[in-house]
Amino acid sequence: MAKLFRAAIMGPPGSGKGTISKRIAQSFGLQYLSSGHFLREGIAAKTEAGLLVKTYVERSMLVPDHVMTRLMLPRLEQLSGHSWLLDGFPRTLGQALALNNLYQLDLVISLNIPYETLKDRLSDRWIHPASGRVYNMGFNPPQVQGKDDITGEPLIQHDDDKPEALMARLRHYKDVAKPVIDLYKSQGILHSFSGTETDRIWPYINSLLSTKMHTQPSDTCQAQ
Ligand code: G5P
Repeated sequence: MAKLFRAAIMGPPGSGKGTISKRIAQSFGLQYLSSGHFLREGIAAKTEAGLLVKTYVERSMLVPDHVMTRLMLPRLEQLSGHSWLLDGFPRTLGQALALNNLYQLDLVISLNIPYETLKDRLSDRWIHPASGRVYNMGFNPPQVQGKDDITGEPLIQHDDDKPEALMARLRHYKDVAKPVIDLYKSQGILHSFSGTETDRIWPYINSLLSTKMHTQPSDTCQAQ
């Protein structure tokens, strides 16, 4: 049986994790699990877990580690036998160590995007709250201004994407991510990418994954 490939993508809010993850999942056939999307799904469906995490997510505060690992690790168990990509998990050293106890990652992508770029992107970001679909008025606008492409429902903007809240979020991200980045660096699996445009970073990530997955072939399941 082909060896499974397990990867994670890290980066501050607005760095393009979601955008790049979707491209990786489509191009390389990895199962793709976004912690943010998973949490928002639970919130929209008003599940027990959704109610538990609602206040944190709505304020862009980190969900406590014990809750996050209790939610994410069983999801990964369901993906046993598949290659996968995690977007937004692990985010803290506690989460990384809990994951490490169960799975050895093959590769971690870290996105370094300048603050000014993040600020511009997020202040231009609109969301369909029920599904979590994300639009950017410059980069990927909806077909009809202010409306979700699938449902036609109105799009909203998060208070946390406004510049004053954003600075605090980014500072917090840096502090929390540093030990995680150090851990993956020490394991020799961290690959960092810097730039202001996803389309310019993507070819490098694409080429890295082509090399890594060529030497370590994965299964060919469909992206979610
Ligand atoms: P999420 O969902 O993980 P964030 O805040 O880390 O949320 P976010 O904001 O979704 O991440 P992203 O995925 O890094 O950003 O970026 P994206 O959505 O692809 O791109 C951002 C915007 O820029 C989009 O509008 C996109 O179209 C646009 N864009 C991308 N590339 C370009 C470009 O080149 N040019 C331009 N102009 N635009 C571009 O987590 C949400 C919450 O869930 C909880 C927390 O509360 C978190 O706040 N949570 C966790 N809590 C604890 N532990 C965890 N592991 C948690 N995971 C989630």
